Amino acid sequence: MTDHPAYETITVETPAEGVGVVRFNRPKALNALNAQMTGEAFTALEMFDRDPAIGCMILTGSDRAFAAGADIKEMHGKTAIDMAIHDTTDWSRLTRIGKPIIAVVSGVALGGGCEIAMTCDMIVASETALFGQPEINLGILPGAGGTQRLTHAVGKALAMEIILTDRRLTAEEALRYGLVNRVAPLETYFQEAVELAKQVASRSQVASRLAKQAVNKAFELGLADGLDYEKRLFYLLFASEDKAEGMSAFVEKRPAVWKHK
Ligand code: DAK
Repeated sequence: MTDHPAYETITVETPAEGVGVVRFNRPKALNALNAQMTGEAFTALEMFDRDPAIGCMILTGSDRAFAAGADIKEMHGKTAIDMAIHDTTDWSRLTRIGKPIIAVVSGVALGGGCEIAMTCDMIVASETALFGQPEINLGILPGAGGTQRLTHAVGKALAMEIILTDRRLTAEEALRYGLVNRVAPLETYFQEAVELAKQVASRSQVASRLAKQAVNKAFELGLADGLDYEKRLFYLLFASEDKAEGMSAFVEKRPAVWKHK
C-alpha cells in the first residue's frame, strides 16, 4: 500500500482487502469542511485512486457528523473574487477520482457535506443520518452541485422544498426518495458499508472504473449520446486482460483472478 503523508484533519484506514477509508476528523466543528480538510481528503482519495491495492474507497465522518457543511467561519469574510478565483480547494477534484467511492453518512450531512456525499457513487447511511441544504439560511444557495445532483436524485418538487425551505431528510426518507443505497443501525452501518466496498473491490478495477464513468455520463448526456458513450467503453474493455480472464474463468467454472489490466 502507498504511504500516505501525515494528515492533521483526516485519518486513513484500510479495514479490509482492497478498501481504503478516508475519514473527516474535525469533531469539534462537526467536520465543517475547511480548505485544509477538503484538501487532505481529496489528496488521500487521489492516492488511493492511484494505489493498485485499493479497488473501492469509503469517505466518511463520525457517528455524529459526516460534515456540517463548508466552514462558515472560513467563508465568512470572503468576497466573490476570493471564492471564484482564489478558492484554496478545488472541489471538482472529487469528480475526477476514477475508482468508485462510497459515502458513509451518520449524523449531519448538510450543505457541502450533502453535496460531497452526493458526488460520491453510492451512499450508505446510519439510521441517524440527516441530509439537507441549509444554505438559504445564510443568504446563499448550494454551490457545489446541490441544485443539480439533489434534483437528479429526488426530483424537482422535493429538491425545491429542501433548498428553498431547509427541509431535512431523515435516513429513511433519503432511502425512500432514492438518495441513499441503504440504511443500517448505528452499531453496524460502517461494517455494512465496508462489506459493500469489499464487493466492489473484488471485481476488475478496469471494469469498475469504466462502469462508473458510464453511469456518471447518464447525468450529462442525452440518451443517444449516452448509449454511444457506453458502447465505446464496452468495446474498450474487450482489449483488457481482465475481460479475457473473466470470460475464461466463467467457461472454466473457476473464480477469476483479476490483474486490473
Ligand atoms: N461551519 C463552521 N463551524 C460549524 C459549522 C459550519 N458549517 N457547523 C457547525 N459548526 C461548529 C459550530 O460553530 C460549533 O462550534 P463552537 O461554537 O462550539 O466553536 C460546533 O461546530 C458545534 O455546532 P453546534 O453547537 O451548532 O451544534 P448543534 O448540535 O447545536 O447543531 C448543526 C448542529 C449542524 C445543526 C449546526 O451546527 C448548524 O446548523 N451548522 C451549520 C450548517 C450549515 O448551515 N451548513 C451549510 C454551510 S454552507 C463551494 C463549496 C461548498 C459550499 C459552497 C461552495 N464551492 C467550491 C464553490 C458549501 C457551502 C455550505 O456548506
